[in-house]
Amino acid sequence: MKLNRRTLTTLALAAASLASLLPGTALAQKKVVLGFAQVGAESEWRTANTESIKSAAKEAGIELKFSDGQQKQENQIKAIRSFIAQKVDVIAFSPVVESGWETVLREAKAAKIPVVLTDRSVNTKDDSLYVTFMGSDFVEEGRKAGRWLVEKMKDQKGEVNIVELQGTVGSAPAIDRKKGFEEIIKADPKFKIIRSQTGDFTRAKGKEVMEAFLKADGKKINVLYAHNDDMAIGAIQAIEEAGLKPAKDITIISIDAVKGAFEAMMAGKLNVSVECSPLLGPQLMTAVKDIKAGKPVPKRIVTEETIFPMEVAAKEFPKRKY
Ligand code: GZL
Repeated sequence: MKLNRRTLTTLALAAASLASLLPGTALAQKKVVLGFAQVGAESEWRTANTESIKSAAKEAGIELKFSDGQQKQENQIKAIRSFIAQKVDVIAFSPVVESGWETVLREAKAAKIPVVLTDRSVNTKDDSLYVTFMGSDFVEEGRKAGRWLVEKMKDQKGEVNIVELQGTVGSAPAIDRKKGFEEIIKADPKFKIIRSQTGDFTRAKGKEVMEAFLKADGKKINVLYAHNDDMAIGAIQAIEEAGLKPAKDITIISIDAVKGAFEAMMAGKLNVSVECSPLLGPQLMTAVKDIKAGKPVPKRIVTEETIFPMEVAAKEFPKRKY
């Protein structure tokens, strides 16, 4: 019996409405389940990133199983194994450090659960272990910071002594932001990084390490390069407690462009912040749905970003979403 298009459409609509009346049955649309293993809650950036993922999952009707790794790799690996045991549809995570993931990623592959990397990437030769990596280009963020400094100091004749607050040791953003910044400043020997130490992306550690820098080299320091705003904000407190004027006695360059950075720039205490968007939630949910629908997903999805000098902070602040 030949069914015309009109009849087919009527039948399809009837099946769909029947399914909605019988939730939980094979007919009802089964919810996609996403397991997400987050780094932790170490910074304003991370809080905004978590919020973006949770709200986007809700918006997309995706069931989210969320785990906070408290900045420990073993916790993230435990969470990923738990998602495998629960047979989630897709696993996503932001790797706290670049190495040590191949074993658990092979377990996910063996369980036929696709994996999405968000925010930070992993060190692996086998890129079949993940479907896509979505996030910023951290090397370019470091270059942007370096280019801003070179321009700012173009008329400076003497040495420019820089202290650097690095992010979490072994993390992609810490490694790459250092790499990009040094790539730019090495063009002029007047730029010297005289001290460099991790502040683990937190305000508290950023303040503590900056206090040590000031005690050792106080008067010699011309510039602070912080791998994120939270460490810069902690360092600003240390600089003020040392009786110096942040952004004047010591030029301060930072990355993320979170609310706290705009507030510091509007208060004249931070010179510039390079944008690193945490708002990856919607892109992640689109990728999850595409993967489940068998659609192709690009191996690398780069977030578009800019840079905010203090002169534009007041104008831009009302438009900021994180
Ligand atoms: C960058 C992200 C970094 C932020 C920090 O994408 O991984 O981790 O720059 C956060 O603020 O802690």
